[in-house]
Order: sequence, then structure tokens, then C-alpha cells
Amino acid sequence: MLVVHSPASLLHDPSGYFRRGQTVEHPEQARRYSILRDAVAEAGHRLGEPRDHGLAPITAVHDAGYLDLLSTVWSRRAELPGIGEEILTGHFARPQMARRPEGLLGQLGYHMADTSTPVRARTWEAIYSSAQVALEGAACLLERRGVYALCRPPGHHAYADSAGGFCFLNNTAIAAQSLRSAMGGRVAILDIDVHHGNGTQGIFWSRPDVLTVSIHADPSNYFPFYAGYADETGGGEGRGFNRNLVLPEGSGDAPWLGAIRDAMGQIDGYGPAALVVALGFDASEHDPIGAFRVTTDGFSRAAEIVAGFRGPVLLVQEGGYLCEALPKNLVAFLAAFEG
Ligand code: Q9C
Ligand code: ZN
Repeated sequence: MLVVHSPASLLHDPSGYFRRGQTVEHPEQARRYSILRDAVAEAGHRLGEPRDHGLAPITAVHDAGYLDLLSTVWSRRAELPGIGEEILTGHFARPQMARRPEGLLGQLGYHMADTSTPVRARTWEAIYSSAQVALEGAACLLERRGVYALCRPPGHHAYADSAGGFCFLNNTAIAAQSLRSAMGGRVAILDIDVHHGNGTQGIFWSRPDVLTVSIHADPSNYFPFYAGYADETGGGEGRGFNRNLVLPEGSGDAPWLGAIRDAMGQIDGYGPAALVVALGFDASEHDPIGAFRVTTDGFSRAAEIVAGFRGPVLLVQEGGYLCEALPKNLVAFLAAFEG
């Protein structure tokens, strides 16, 4: 399998993370990149770095004001005297108070959902390169059956104009949009990260040309809380082209694989020219912030089901946090996908 990756992923390494009133180690560490890359290299996959596909395919998905903020936060740091190595706000816009202010702190809160996405000196380079990894994966998919894009930082919680849940640029959505343009036909997205792919759902909400299906833990008491319910099926022309398969916390291989079969049945019926899989490994039984009990064998079975798709499949790395099972689950998934 061709693996696309970028060492620029290492340029964003968040430290602390505000969780339930305490500061804990940030789960989305740069080491995730090295561990996943070393594991696929060891397993004999072919590795390559991305070309620069530029900003245009990112602008096709994200708002200009949001991209302008992300790319200039660090150069504007003089607006915040005494700032340390991370810039983060604790003020967030609400639906009833949603003016976009001039200042840096207020703009950050306007474009962020939570405190999990601090900006550091080289964060923009890291998130830009993560998007380029997804775009290179999409470009290489035109002549291949499968490509794995080792994106880090992840992307599926990022909306067109907001960061959140460790995500800044929605790599999965950027790749899907690029495939949509390059191939002409419709595109489907299957999100098997344990968290709802809320940003991806938001980006394609009103569009019938990109089917979005997410399998995740019940958001009534789990991140992202405010989206991901089964009755969210899309709006306007996109009505019927979003699907949320919600499973209870603690779900294991059987219900999870059942949901993946169900999702793939709907995706096959949709007849897409390509499939993008938002590939989180945080459904693992060993994940430190997960909510499911999926085994390594479960990830292999999932890959077999996904590999049954007729067309090309782009695998985009999403969540999945540091534990011994993380690299094993990736290697098992890729091996079973290739059959
Ligand atoms: N109880 C991704 O997997 N909150 N993002 C976790 C832990 C945020 C996860 C709190 C989870 C975001 C890409
Ligand atoms: Zn996740």
C-alpha cells in the first residue's frame, strides 16, 4: 500500500489539555505520527511525501476568514503581551452573540469550538502539510485501488470555519472535495473514528453529491455532544445524504462491524466513484479516550468489509491515541485491506 506522510506533522505538538477542570497531557501528540509511520515502514509499505498542491483545494472547503486567521495567528502574537509558546482563548462565541471581532483573542473564540486546538509557532505548517498529505493521497488514488494518508493533526471535527476536537483543517473533507472535482462522479465518506465526524457532516450537510456516513459513540454523553444524532440526515438538497449510526458506549466488534456492513450497503447503493474512509483507531478497546471495545481482529474484519467496495478507497488517518494497540491496529487494517 502506498503511504503518504509528512515529517512536518511534527511541527505541532500541543502540551497541556484542559479536561473536566484539570490540565492533563494532550492526547493528540506529535509522537502519534512517528509511531504510525514507523509501524507502516516496518510492515513493508511504500512511503512517500506529498507535493505542494497549494491553498486552492483547502479554500474549496474552508472559509477565507478562518484560513486567514489560522495562517496569521503566530505573526499576530504581539496583540497578546506576555503570551507563551501556545496561543489559546477561553472565550467562545455563542449563537446569540456571534459578531466576529477585530482582535486576535476574540477571533480565535469565534473560530474555535473548545480549548483542544492551541496554536504554536509552526502549527500552520503542520496543519497545512496534513492537508497536503490528504490531497496527495487523493491525487495518487486516481491510478490505484487504495492509498493510506497518514494525516496528523487530524481533521474530522473541523467545520468550514472552525477548529475543535484536536482538528484544524478537515483533511477528509478536503480530499473528498478534491476527488469530487478530479473524478466527476459522486463521492462517499465513511467515518469509523469513535467520535462523530461533525465537521465533515457540517461541510457536506446541504450537498447530495457527497454522501457522509459516520459510525460513533452516542453523543448524548460523549464528544462532540452537540451533533451526531440519528435524526440528522442532511438539509435542503442534501436531505437524505448524511447518516449517523449511533452505538452505545462499550460497544464491541459485533455491533460495530454490523454498522460498518450496514453503512457499506448504503454506500454501494449510492454508487460513488470513490470512497474516503475517515480512519480513526480510537474505537479500540485500549484507546485512552475511546468509548468502544473494538479488538485488533475487529479492525481486520472492518478492513475486509471496506475492501469489498468496487472503486478506489482513500484511507485518511483521524483519531486513535497512544497505546500499544494503536500501531498494531493500523498494520492489521492495512494488511486485511490488501487481502
Ligand atoms: N474524555 C479526534 O479523535 N475530548 N478527536 C476528549 C476525553 C475531545 C477527539 C475528552 C476528543 C476529540 C480526532
Ligand atoms: Zn476520535
